[in-house]
Amino acid sequence: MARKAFSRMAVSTLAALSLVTLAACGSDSDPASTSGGGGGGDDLIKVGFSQLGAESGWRTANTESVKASLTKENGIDLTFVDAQQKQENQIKALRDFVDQGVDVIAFSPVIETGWDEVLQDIKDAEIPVVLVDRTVETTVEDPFVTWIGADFKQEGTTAGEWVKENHPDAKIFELQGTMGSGAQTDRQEGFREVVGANVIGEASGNFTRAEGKTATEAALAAYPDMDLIFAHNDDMGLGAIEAIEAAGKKPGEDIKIVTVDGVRDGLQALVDKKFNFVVECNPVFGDQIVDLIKKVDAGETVEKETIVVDEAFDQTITQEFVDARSF
Ligand code: GZL
Repeated sequence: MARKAFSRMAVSTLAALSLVTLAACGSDSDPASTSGGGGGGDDLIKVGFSQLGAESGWRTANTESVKASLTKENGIDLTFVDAQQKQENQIKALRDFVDQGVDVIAFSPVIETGWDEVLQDIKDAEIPVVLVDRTVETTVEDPFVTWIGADFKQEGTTAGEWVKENHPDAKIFELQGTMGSGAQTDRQEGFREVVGANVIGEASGNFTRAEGKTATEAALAAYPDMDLIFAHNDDMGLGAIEAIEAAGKKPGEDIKIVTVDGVRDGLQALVDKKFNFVVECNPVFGDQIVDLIKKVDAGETVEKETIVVDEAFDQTITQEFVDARSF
């Protein structure tokens, strides 16, 4: 079974987000589908992009970066479809892209498995795939030309090392992302290799603020002695803050919170001392996606993986730093 294998090739991510006016959208009756307008010139690269959803601040920033970069000015005729976190919607979008005869397909798979049939159909149609952000597990040989995203396992390891260093006796509750997604499985693996013995409970918040709040409400009742939450993304951590405060406890003090993403709302919680440590997962790499698409379309050789470089932040960050962030 082909499984992602990361050769660490850090590529610094310039967070330059070019402001371009998007062409009128809506080539499709599906409201979730937007296009760079029909009839792209024949010198444009027709790209079908299946985004998994709009579940988090990270995803919103990633979509903004993709749409700001995959433009006609940059030589791309983009059809963008939001799957609302449903795999069946992504599979339908991918099949539609094949029927439309796009030049390149890019997508961020909501979970790792369940793609064999559609990936084989795309391969049979000889359409190259640029995998974005999330990863896949598939039996299809050479299912994609290249993948660009974060080293999720390292993100989990970085979070675990901070906990081990600063709260070695913590009783940890783990708020997991979408079950079966590469981000969830790998962040969990990296984190637990370091502090797995401290994890007393777990539940999925599906990477959303609302579900993170609900899961934390249940955890507070089930594990009254928990004193640290590791949330696989900021949004679930922000939901946890709401639940902790509703229970009359202080987030960041009575219950420490460690998260991944580093979007503005998450770093604001860090400045406000409600989060304790945030591992960044930079969503702004649309410019690198365009570069890969152009090379793939031209038949040039590209690296199998491109790792988007992350940082990590503690409570020493300032309000000015947060205000200056591009996402
Ligand atoms: C990570 C990305 C994850 C984010 C979440 O690259 O796939 O999905 O961490 C998002 O915020 O939902």
